[in-house]
Amino acid sequence: MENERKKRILSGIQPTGTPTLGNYVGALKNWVDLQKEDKYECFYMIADLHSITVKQDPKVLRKNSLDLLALLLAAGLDGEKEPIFFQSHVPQHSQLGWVLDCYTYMGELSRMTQFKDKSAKHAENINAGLFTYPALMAADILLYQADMVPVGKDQKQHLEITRDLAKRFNGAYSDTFVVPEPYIPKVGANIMSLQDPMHKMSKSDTNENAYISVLDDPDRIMKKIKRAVTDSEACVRRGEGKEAVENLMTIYSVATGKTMEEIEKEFDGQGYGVFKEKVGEAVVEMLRPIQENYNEIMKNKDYLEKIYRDGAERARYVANKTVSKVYRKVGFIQP
Ligand code: AQP
Repeated sequence: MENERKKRILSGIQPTGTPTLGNYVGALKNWVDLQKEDKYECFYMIADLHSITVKQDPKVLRKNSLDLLALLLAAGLDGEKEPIFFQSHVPQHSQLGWVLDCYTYMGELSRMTQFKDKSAKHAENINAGLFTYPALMAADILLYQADMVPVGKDQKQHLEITRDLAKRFNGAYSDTFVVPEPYIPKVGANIMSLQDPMHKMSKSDTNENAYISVLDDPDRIMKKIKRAVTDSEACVRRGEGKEAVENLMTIYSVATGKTMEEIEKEFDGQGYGVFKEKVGEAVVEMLRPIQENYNEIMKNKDYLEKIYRDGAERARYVANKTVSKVYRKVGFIQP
Protein backbone atom coordinates (compact mmCIF):
# COMPACT_ATOMS: atom_id res chain seq x y z
CA MET A 1 0.00 0.00 0.00
CA GLU A 2 1.28 3.48 -0.85
CA ASN A 3 1.88 5.48 2.32
CA GLU A 4 2.32 9.14 3.14
CA ARG A 5 0.36 10.54 0.30
CA LYS A 6 -2.62 12.85 0.18
CA LYS A 7 -5.98 11.09 0.21
CA ARG A 8 -7.10 10.39 -3.32
CA ILE A 9 -10.30 11.08 -5.18
CA LEU A 10 -11.47 9.53 -8.43
CA SER A 11 -14.67 10.29 -10.24
CA GLY A 12 -15.97 10.15 -13.79
CA ILE A 13 -18.72 11.27 -16.08
CA GLN A 14 -19.90 9.75 -19.34
CA PRO A 15 -19.74 11.78 -22.56
CA THR A 16 -23.31 10.85 -23.42
CA GLY A 17 -24.50 14.44 -23.91
CA THR A 18 -24.22 17.82 -22.27
CA PRO A 19 -24.31 17.37 -18.49
CA THR A 20 -27.57 18.20 -16.79
CA LEU A 21 -28.18 20.25 -13.72
CA GLY A 22 -28.35 16.84 -11.96
CA ASN A 23 -24.83 15.89 -13.06
CA TYR A 24 -23.60 19.33 -12.07
CA VAL A 25 -25.17 19.44 -8.63
CA GLY A 26 -24.74 15.74 -7.82
CA ALA A 27 -21.16 15.46 -9.02
CA LEU A 28 -19.29 18.19 -10.89
CA LYS A 29 -19.84 20.99 -8.41
CA ASN A 30 -18.40 18.78 -5.68
CA TRP A 31 -15.46 17.78 -7.86
CA VAL A 32 -14.56 21.45 -8.12
CA ASP A 33 -15.09 22.15 -4.41
CA LEU A 34 -13.04 19.13 -3.39
CA GLN A 35 -10.19 20.06 -5.73
CA LYS A 36 -10.18 23.59 -4.33
CA GLU A 37 -9.99 22.30 -0.76
CA ASP A 38 -6.56 21.03 -1.70
CA LYS A 39 -6.74 18.20 0.84
CA TYR A 40 -7.01 15.53 -1.82
CA GLU A 41 -5.20 14.42 -4.93
CA CYS A 42 -7.95 14.38 -7.56
CA PHE A 43 -8.24 12.25 -10.69
CA TYR A 44 -11.21 13.12 -12.89
CA MET A 45 -12.07 11.16 -15.96
CA ILE A 46 -14.37 11.26 -18.95
CA ALA A 47 -15.79 7.76 -19.03
CA ASP A 48 -15.90 7.12 -22.76
CA LEU A 49 -15.50 3.34 -22.37
CA HIS A 50 -18.65 3.26 -20.27
CA SER A 51 -20.56 5.39 -22.74
CA ILE A 52 -20.56 2.72 -25.47
CA THR A 53 -22.61 0.38 -23.29
CA VAL A 54 -25.40 2.35 -24.97
CA LYS A 55 -25.21 2.86 -28.78
CA GLN A 56 -23.28 6.00 -29.72
CA ASP A 57 -22.81 7.71 -33.05
CA PRO A 58 -18.97 7.95 -33.40
CA LYS A 59 -19.05 11.56 -34.62
CA VAL A 60 -21.34 12.65 -31.85
CA LEU A 61 -19.31 10.77 -29.25
CA ARG A 62 -16.11 12.51 -30.36
CA LYS A 63 -17.79 15.90 -30.18
CA ASN A 64 -19.47 15.17 -26.84
CA SER A 65 -16.15 14.03 -25.38
CA LEU A 66 -14.23 17.21 -26.23
CA ASP A 67 -17.18 19.43 -25.31
CA LEU A 68 -17.37 17.70 -21.95
CA LEU A 69 -13.70 18.26 -21.27
CA ALA A 70 -14.16 21.97 -22.00
CA LEU A 71 -17.15 22.01 -19.72
CA LEU A 72 -15.31 20.42 -16.82
CA LEU A 73 -12.66 23.12 -17.12
CA ALA A 74 -15.34 25.79 -17.47
CA ALA A 75 -17.01 24.55 -14.30
CA GLY A 76 -13.78 25.30 -12.44
CA LEU A 77 -11.61 22.18 -12.55
CA ASP A 78 -7.90 22.84 -12.83
CA GLY A 79 -6.57 20.36 -15.39
CA GLU A 80 -3.02 21.62 -15.08
CA LYS A 81 -2.86 21.01 -11.36
CA GLU A 82 -4.40 17.54 -11.48
CA PRO A 83 -5.23 15.04 -14.21
CA ILE A 84 -8.40 15.18 -16.26
CA PHE A 85 -8.31 12.45 -18.88
CA PHE A 86 -10.23 10.19 -21.22
CA GLN A 87 -10.71 6.71 -19.82
CA SER A 88 -9.87 5.12 -23.21
CA HIS A 89 -6.42 6.76 -23.10
CA VAL A 90 -5.49 4.72 -20.04
CA PRO A 91 -5.54 1.04 -21.11
CA GLN A 92 -5.08 -0.06 -17.51
CA HIS A 93 -8.83 0.51 -16.96
CA SER A 94 -9.64 -2.36 -19.32
CA GLN A 95 -6.74 -4.45 -18.02
CA LEU A 96 -7.94 -4.30 -14.43
CA GLY A 97 -11.57 -4.39 -15.56
CA TRP A 98 -11.05 -7.87 -16.99
CA VAL A 99 -9.51 -9.21 -13.78
CA LEU A 100 -12.35 -7.75 -11.74
CA ASP A 101 -14.89 -9.26 -14.15
CA CYS A 102 -13.54 -12.61 -13.05
CA TYR A 103 -14.15 -11.75 -9.39
CA THR A 104 -17.68 -10.40 -9.83
CA TYR A 105 -20.68 -12.70 -9.52
CA MET A 106 -23.56 -12.76 -12.01
CA GLY A 107 -25.97 -12.57 -9.06
CA GLU A 108 -24.58 -9.28 -7.77
CA LEU A 109 -24.52 -7.74 -11.24
CA SER A 110 -28.11 -8.70 -11.92
CA ARG A 111 -29.24 -6.79 -8.81
CA MET A 112 -27.96 -3.45 -10.14
CA THR A 113 -30.75 -0.93 -10.66
CA GLN A 114 -28.86 0.91 -13.37
CA PHE A 115 -28.63 -2.32 -15.38
CA LYS A 116 -32.35 -2.92 -14.93
CA ASP A 117 -33.24 0.68 -15.86
CA LYS A 118 -30.94 0.85 -18.87
CA SER A 119 -31.92 -2.56 -20.21
CA ALA A 120 -35.57 -1.54 -19.99
CA LYS A 121 -34.73 1.70 -21.84
CA HIS A 122 -32.57 -0.01 -24.49
CA ALA A 123 -34.29 -3.36 -24.87
CA GLU A 124 -32.83 -3.77 -28.37
CA ASN A 125 -29.25 -3.62 -27.03
CA ILE A 126 -28.84 -5.40 -23.71
CA ASN A 127 -25.15 -6.09 -24.13
CA ALA A 128 -22.57 -7.76 -21.89
CA GLY A 129 -20.82 -4.42 -21.31
CA LEU A 130 -23.97 -2.95 -19.83
CA PHE A 131 -24.15 -5.93 -17.49
CA THR A 132 -20.51 -5.83 -16.38
CA TYR A 133 -20.40 -2.01 -16.17
CA PRO A 134 -19.93 -2.12 -12.35
CA ALA A 135 -16.76 -4.22 -12.62
CA LEU A 136 -15.20 -1.67 -14.98
CA MET A 137 -16.33 1.12 -12.71
CA ALA A 138 -14.71 -0.68 -9.79
CA ALA A 139 -11.50 -0.88 -11.84
CA ASP A 140 -11.70 2.87 -12.54
CA ILE A 141 -11.73 3.58 -8.84
CA LEU A 142 -9.42 0.88 -7.49
CA LEU A 143 -6.72 1.60 -10.08
CA TYR A 144 -6.01 4.94 -8.41
CA GLN A 145 -6.32 3.58 -4.87
CA ALA A 146 -9.01 6.23 -4.39
CA ASP A 147 -10.09 6.90 -0.82
CA MET A 148 -13.19 8.81 -1.81
CA VAL A 149 -15.54 8.92 -4.78
CA PRO A 150 -17.82 11.94 -5.20
CA VAL A 151 -21.01 10.73 -6.93
CA GLY A 152 -24.75 11.26 -7.02
CA LYS A 153 -27.06 8.87 -5.15
CA ASP A 154 -27.72 6.82 -8.30
CA GLN A 155 -24.15 5.50 -8.15
CA LYS A 156 -24.27 4.36 -4.51
CA GLN A 157 -24.99 0.75 -5.44
CA HIS A 158 -22.01 0.65 -7.81
CA LEU A 159 -19.80 2.04 -5.07
CA GLU A 160 -20.94 -0.76 -2.78
CA ILE A 161 -19.98 -3.40 -5.32
CA THR A 162 -16.60 -1.67 -5.72
CA ARG A 163 -16.04 -1.90 -1.98
CA ASP A 164 -17.05 -5.58 -1.98
CA LEU A 165 -14.66 -6.32 -4.85
CA ALA A 166 -11.79 -4.53 -3.15
CA LYS A 167 -12.35 -6.50 0.05
CA ARG A 168 -12.79 -9.77 -1.86
CA PHE A 169 -9.53 -9.30 -3.71
CA ASN A 170 -7.65 -8.10 -0.62
CA GLY A 171 -8.96 -11.14 1.26
CA ALA A 172 -8.02 -13.61 -1.49
CA TYR A 173 -4.47 -12.29 -1.84
CA SER A 174 -3.16 -9.59 0.49
CA ASP A 175 -3.87 -5.88 0.91
CA THR A 176 -3.91 -4.54 -2.65
CA PHE A 177 -6.69 -2.01 -2.93
CA VAL A 178 -7.80 0.89 -0.77
CA VAL A 179 -11.49 0.35 0.06
CA PRO A 180 -13.13 3.61 -1.12
CA GLU A 181 -15.86 5.63 0.55
CA PRO A 182 -18.65 7.32 -1.40
CA TYR A 183 -18.96 11.09 -1.08
CA ILE A 184 -22.62 11.91 -1.66
CA PRO A 185 -23.72 15.55 -1.25
CA LYS A 186 -26.28 16.33 1.48
CA VAL A 187 -28.38 18.47 -0.85
CA GLY A 188 -28.84 17.69 -4.54
CA ALA A 189 -27.61 14.09 -4.57
CA ASN A 190 -30.63 13.13 -6.60
CA ILE A 191 -32.06 15.83 -8.81
CA MET A 192 -35.25 14.52 -10.38
CA SER A 193 -36.73 14.92 -13.85
CA LEU A 194 -38.74 18.14 -14.24
CA GLN A 195 -41.47 16.13 -15.93
CA ASP A 196 -41.54 13.09 -13.65
CA PRO A 197 -40.31 13.55 -10.08
CA MET A 198 -40.14 9.78 -9.55
CA HIS A 199 -37.27 9.48 -12.06
CA LYS A 200 -33.84 11.09 -11.89
CA MET A 201 -32.89 13.87 -14.26
CA SER A 202 -30.86 12.27 -17.09
CA LYS A 203 -28.91 13.78 -19.97
CA SER A 204 -30.14 11.10 -22.36
CA ASP A 205 -33.83 11.66 -21.57
CA THR A 206 -35.78 11.84 -24.83
CA ASN A 207 -37.99 14.61 -23.41
CA GLU A 208 -35.94 17.82 -23.43
CA ASN A 209 -38.28 19.44 -20.95
CA ALA A 210 -37.30 16.83 -18.37
CA TYR A 211 -33.83 18.22 -17.83
CA ILE A 212 -31.85 21.43 -17.79
CA SER A 213 -28.58 21.18 -19.62
CA VAL A 214 -25.77 23.26 -18.14
CA LEU A 215 -25.46 24.98 -21.54
CA ASP A 216 -29.15 25.87 -21.92
CA ASP A 217 -29.56 29.61 -22.52
CA PRO A 218 -31.51 31.71 -19.98
CA ASP A 219 -34.67 31.72 -22.05
CA ARG A 220 -34.71 27.95 -22.33
CA ILE A 221 -34.01 27.50 -18.63
CA MET A 222 -36.90 29.80 -17.67
CA LYS A 223 -39.25 27.97 -20.07
CA LYS A 224 -38.27 24.52 -18.80
CA ILE A 225 -38.72 25.52 -15.15
CA LYS A 226 -42.09 27.10 -15.94
CA ARG A 227 -43.18 23.88 -17.65
CA ALA A 228 -41.99 21.71 -14.76
CA VAL A 229 -44.76 19.60 -13.25
CA THR A 230 -45.94 20.54 -9.74
CA ASP A 231 -49.20 19.67 -7.93
CA SER A 232 -52.58 21.27 -7.37
CA GLU A 233 -51.92 22.53 -3.82
CA ALA A 234 -50.05 25.71 -4.84
CA CYS A 235 -47.99 25.71 -1.65
CA VAL A 236 -44.18 25.70 -1.60
CA ARG A 237 -43.40 23.05 1.01
CA ARG A 238 -42.05 19.54 1.39
CA GLY A 239 -44.21 16.51 2.16
CA GLU A 240 -46.07 13.47 0.89
CA GLY A 241 -47.02 13.89 -2.77
CA LYS A 242 -44.91 17.08 -3.03
CA GLU A 243 -41.92 15.43 -4.76
CA ALA A 244 -42.02 17.72 -7.80
CA VAL A 245 -42.09 20.90 -5.68
CA GLU A 246 -39.45 19.53 -3.35
CA ASN A 247 -37.22 18.89 -6.37
CA LEU A 248 -37.55 22.54 -7.44
CA MET A 249 -36.88 23.60 -3.85
CA THR A 250 -33.71 21.48 -3.85
CA ILE A 251 -32.56 23.10 -7.08
CA TYR A 252 -33.25 26.54 -5.61
CA SER A 253 -31.45 25.58 -2.41
CA VAL A 254 -28.31 24.51 -4.27
CA ALA A 255 -28.36 27.61 -6.48
CA THR A 256 -28.86 30.09 -3.62
CA GLY A 257 -27.37 28.34 -0.59
CA LYS A 258 -30.71 28.77 1.29
CA THR A 259 -32.03 25.95 3.45
CA MET A 260 -35.34 24.22 2.75
CA GLU A 261 -36.87 25.92 5.84
CA GLU A 262 -35.78 29.34 4.59
CA ILE A 263 -37.29 28.58 1.19
CA GLU A 264 -40.63 27.52 2.72
CA LYS A 265 -40.72 30.82 4.63
CA GLU A 266 -39.66 32.90 1.63
CA PHE A 267 -42.57 31.63 -0.48
CA ASP A 268 -45.16 31.34 2.27
CA GLY A 269 -48.54 32.36 0.84
CA GLN A 270 -47.23 32.70 -2.72
CA GLY A 271 -48.15 30.56 -5.71
CA TYR A 272 -45.96 28.47 -7.97
CA GLY A 273 -45.71 31.25 -10.59
CA VAL A 274 -43.56 33.49 -8.35
CA PHE A 275 -41.61 30.50 -7.04
CA LYS A 276 -40.76 29.13 -10.49
CA GLU A 277 -39.66 32.57 -11.68
CA LYS A 278 -37.19 32.76 -8.77
CA VAL A 279 -35.96 29.20 -9.27
CA GLY A 280 -35.35 29.90 -12.97
CA GLU A 281 -33.46 33.12 -12.25
CA ALA A 282 -31.27 31.42 -9.64
CA VAL A 283 -30.38 28.58 -12.02
CA VAL A 284 -29.55 31.06 -14.79
CA GLU A 285 -27.20 32.91 -12.43
CA MET A 286 -25.56 29.72 -11.19
CA LEU A 287 -24.83 28.53 -14.74
CA ARG A 288 -23.91 31.91 -16.28
CA PRO A 289 -20.18 31.87 -15.35
CA ILE A 290 -19.78 28.26 -16.53
CA GLN A 291 -21.33 29.11 -19.89
CA GLU A 292 -19.12 32.18 -20.31
CA ASN A 293 -15.96 30.21 -19.47
CA TYR A 294 -17.02 27.39 -21.75
CA ASN A 295 -17.30 29.64 -24.78
CA GLU A 296 -13.79 30.97 -24.14
CA ILE A 297 -12.21 27.53 -23.57
CA MET A 298 -13.78 26.07 -26.71
CA LYS A 299 -11.81 28.58 -28.79
CA ASN A 300 -8.56 26.93 -27.71
CA LYS A 301 -8.45 23.34 -28.98
CA ASP A 302 -4.66 23.10 -28.45
CA TYR A 303 -5.13 23.80 -24.78
CA LEU A 304 -7.76 21.07 -24.53
CA GLU A 305 -5.44 18.61 -26.20
CA LYS A 306 -2.61 19.50 -23.85
CA ILE A 307 -4.86 18.92 -20.84
CA TYR A 308 -6.06 15.49 -21.90
CA ARG A 309 -2.64 14.30 -23.07
CA ASP A 310 -0.90 15.37 -19.85
CA GLY A 311 -3.80 14.04 -17.82
CA ALA A 312 -3.62 10.59 -19.40
CA GLU A 313 0.12 10.40 -18.93
CA ARG A 314 -0.16 11.15 -15.23
CA ALA A 315 -3.09 8.76 -14.87
CA ARG A 316 -1.26 5.93 -16.67
CA TYR A 317 1.70 6.28 -14.34
CA VAL A 318 -0.41 5.70 -11.24
CA ALA A 319 -2.71 3.12 -12.86
CA ASN A 320 0.20 1.05 -14.10
CA LYS A 321 1.53 0.53 -10.59
CA THR A 322 -1.77 -1.01 -9.52
CA VAL A 323 -2.15 -3.21 -12.59
CA SER A 324 1.39 -4.55 -12.26
CA LYS A 325 0.75 -5.40 -8.64
CA VAL A 326 -2.55 -7.11 -9.43
CA TYR A 327 -1.16 -9.10 -12.37
CA ARG A 328 1.68 -10.31 -10.18
CA LYS A 329 -0.66 -11.32 -7.39
CA VAL A 330 -3.03 -13.31 -9.59
CA GLY A 331 -0.08 -15.27 -10.98
CA PHE A 332 0.66 -13.81 -14.41
CA ILE A 333 4.29 -14.00 -15.53
CA GLN A 334 5.83 -10.53 -15.60
CA PRO A 335 6.50 -9.33 -19.15
N1 AQP B 1 -30.16 13.37 -11.46
C1 AQP B 1 -28.99 13.35 -10.85
N2 AQP B 1 -28.85 13.95 -9.63
C2 AQP B 1 -27.65 13.96 -9.00
N3 AQP B 1 -26.53 13.39 -9.51
C3 AQP B 1 -26.62 12.80 -10.72
N4 AQP B 1 -25.72 12.16 -11.50
C4 AQP B 1 -26.34 11.73 -12.63
N5 AQP B 1 -27.63 12.08 -12.62
C5 AQP B 1 -27.84 12.74 -11.44
C6 AQP B 1 -24.30 12.01 -11.17
O1 AQP B 1 -23.54 12.53 -12.24
C7 AQP B 1 -22.32 11.81 -12.33
C8 AQP B 1 -22.02 11.48 -13.76
O2 AQP B 1 -23.01 10.60 -14.25
P1 AQP B 1 -22.75 9.80 -15.58
O3 AQP B 1 -22.74 10.71 -16.73
O4 AQP B 1 -21.54 8.99 -15.46
O5 AQP B 1 -23.92 8.76 -15.73
P2 AQP B 1 -25.35 8.70 -15.16
O6 AQP B 1 -25.35 8.60 -13.69
O7 AQP B 1 -26.01 7.56 -15.91
O8 AQP B 1 -25.94 10.12 -15.60
P3 AQP B 1 -27.06 10.44 -16.62
O9 AQP B 1 -27.18 11.91 -16.74
O10 AQP B 1 -28.33 9.71 -16.27
O11 AQP B 1 -26.45 9.89 -17.97
P4 AQP B 1 -27.10 8.94 -19.04
O12 AQP B 1 -28.40 9.62 -19.41
O13 AQP B 1 -26.13 8.89 -20.15
O14 AQP B 1 -27.30 7.61 -18.40
C9 AQP B 1 -22.45 10.58 -11.44
O15 AQP B 1 -21.72 10.81 -10.26
C10 AQP B 1 -23.92 10.52 -11.12
O16 AQP B 1 -24.14 9.99 -9.83
